[in-house]
Amino acid sequence: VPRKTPRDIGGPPPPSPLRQGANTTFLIGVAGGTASGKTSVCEKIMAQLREDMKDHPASRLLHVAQDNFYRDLTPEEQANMSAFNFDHPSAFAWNEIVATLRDLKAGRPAVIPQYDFVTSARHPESVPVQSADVVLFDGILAFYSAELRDLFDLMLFVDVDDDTRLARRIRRDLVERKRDVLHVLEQYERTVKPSFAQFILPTKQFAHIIVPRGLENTVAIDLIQRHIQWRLSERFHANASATSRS
Ligand code: UZR
Repeated sequence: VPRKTPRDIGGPPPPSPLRQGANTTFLIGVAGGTASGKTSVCEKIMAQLREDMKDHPASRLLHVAQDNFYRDLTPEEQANMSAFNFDHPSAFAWNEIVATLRDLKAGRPAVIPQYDFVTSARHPESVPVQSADVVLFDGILAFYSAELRDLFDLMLFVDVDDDTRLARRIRRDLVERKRDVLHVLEQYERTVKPSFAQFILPTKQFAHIIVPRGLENTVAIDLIQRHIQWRLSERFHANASATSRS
């Protein structure tokens, strides 16, 4: 079962009035610990933006998850999968992530790999996507790479208490990822928690906005959506006046 299929909202690719200038994609990075609600925050922002973009029906939104970019395990890693640390930066295909986000940011199409959390392996097929006016990229290590950080126009860190995240993680892994509770707890203690402290939490400092309590924080989400809206309308007006001058 492919989990996070890129969520592509909107009709056929450009011609959106926002995309007339070069390099107009507004790229948002969303980081935070496991089960902090990064995906839900992205979906909420997208739903609110879609509502607001009614005046610009050709505007497009795209959500891409870092989870899709887990690399394939080597045969040795596969043989000893229970020892593998999926929360370590080395678990991801970084070159592919950077190339994909560079393409999307430049308005070029890209290809999103599909990853199966039940088997911890990639699917043979990938999904082609068009770039969009707003692209959201979420993942535990979204701010880990300096190359990626340089691409983001806006960086959000979803900050939720560890115990709340663990409770959600247990529920999600049992239901969606077909694990058993002892396995989830063992993995949490052995890799998820230490890697959060070592690799994820230190990237909070790069955020423009820290969102306490995640999805619950409707005021923060509202402010973020208004900011994006404002940045988009700035671009729209800049493009419109450039077009009328030419
Ligand atoms: P989010 N993960 C798996 O459980 N299995 C895999 O095959 C690949 C990843 C977990 C990973 C991490 N860790 O904590 C989490 N472990 O997915 C990140 N163990 O996903 O951001 O959606 O919580």
